[in-house]
Amino acid sequence: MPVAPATPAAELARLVGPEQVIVDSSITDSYVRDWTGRFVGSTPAVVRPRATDEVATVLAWCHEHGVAVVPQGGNTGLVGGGVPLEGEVVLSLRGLRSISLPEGDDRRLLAGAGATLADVGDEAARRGRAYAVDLAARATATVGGMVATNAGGLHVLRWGGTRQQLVGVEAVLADGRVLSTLRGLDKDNTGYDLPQLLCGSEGTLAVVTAALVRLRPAVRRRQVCMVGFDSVETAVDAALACCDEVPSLSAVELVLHGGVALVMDEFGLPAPLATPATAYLVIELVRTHGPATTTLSDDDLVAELASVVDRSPGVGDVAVAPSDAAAQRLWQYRELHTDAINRVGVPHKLDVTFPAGALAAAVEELPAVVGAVAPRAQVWMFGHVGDGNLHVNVTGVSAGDEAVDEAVLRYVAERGGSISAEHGIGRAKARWLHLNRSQVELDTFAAIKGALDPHRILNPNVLLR
Ligand code: 2HG
Ligand code: ZN
Repeated sequence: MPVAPATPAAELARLVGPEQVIVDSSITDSYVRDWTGRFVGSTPAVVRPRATDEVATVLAWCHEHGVAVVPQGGNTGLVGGGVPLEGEVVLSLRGLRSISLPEGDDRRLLAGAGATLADVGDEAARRGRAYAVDLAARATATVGGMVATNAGGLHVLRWGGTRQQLVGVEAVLADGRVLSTLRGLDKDNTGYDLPQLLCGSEGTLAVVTAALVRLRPAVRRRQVCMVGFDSVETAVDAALACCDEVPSLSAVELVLHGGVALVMDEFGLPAPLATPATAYLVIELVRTHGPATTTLSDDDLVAELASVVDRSPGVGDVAVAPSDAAAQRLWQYRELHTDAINRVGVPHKLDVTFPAGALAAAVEELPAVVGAVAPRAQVWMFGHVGDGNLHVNVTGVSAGDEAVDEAVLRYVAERGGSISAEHGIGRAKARWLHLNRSQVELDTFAAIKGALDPHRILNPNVLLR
């Protein structure tokens, strides 16, 4: 095992050019802290390569000298997986922003790791198509980070998460060799599926430098509704009925009275419905064929939804957005949750999945589970209810106090859920990975890690600590 030199910055500057290596702490500051403010580290240098060969040069040197590296994209991660908490070098991939389309193929797009989700969406739209994964951090989240974390988002129930969009990757291995699987064939059964192995590996196996992704048909027409319910249970039941019976469903998101009130307060928004409700669903329906516009009165999308909502018990008021601008306004009551909660305090973010039958009870029970270990904490819950994915945010506890994390994650595991639905394990949940993974699985993870990164330079303090 090589011993790391005390000052890697000078050597890295010699290798890729001094302007690519930042040591000034007034600039490195934004690279060493996460978006929530919960995870703050330090680094001897932020390296910003401009191309894959520079990533390869940096990693080859770090491998040889045993220098630990944290790959970073848009730094929108929520589990402390993209910041240097143990003094690692930060390898920022934001400079690799190129986007191209493979010759003669408008159903695929090749994006550099630093391209943002918004860049990819814009390019897809120019080609009359769409990229299926979408999330609130679209302006900042990058392709490399989304592949590394297998990002989920708002439309997983329709098109799947990042794994389902990924056709190939280019990545740099720990020793600096470039791995490229960009043939782009739909059927390719020639052994191990390396893009899928790297997707969700959180920068621990290789550094993704580009991804070849599927493009889907563009949305021709979109309808957004918000429906109030008298209980979480009736809202969850209606959401599951929509998943089964509404073919145009593209999102069904749960928000609760307290979270909606917080968003209204923090952003000065009016109430979304005339009568407040205990729970709300924000529902999006789309068509990728047929006319682009229609009037509300003869809207077949709304009719499809009404056939389910009209039969659902516990329904209160309903708002149907009459225009795209109104649709965006309804989405705000869901999408602004993350920002609103950060204004209350530094959150503990527990992104979890439950089996369908356990989700409504979890929403009722989790405040008491948290209250038992942190009586002054506030609990905020919302999420992608169609996927069983609940975002449990807890404010009012110090960043380092993990009693709340322990209580919530044990509760989840005991009910057969996952301790990470979509944000990954990162640093925040590494202590509890054993709740979901057997010793044989963890040994297999360790064997893969040992084979691909024997000197443990790639994000060594996340996932498999
Ligand atoms: C979302 O669904 C993101 O908006 C963030 O996954 C969730 O802030 C959160 O906890
Ligand atoms: Zn989410």
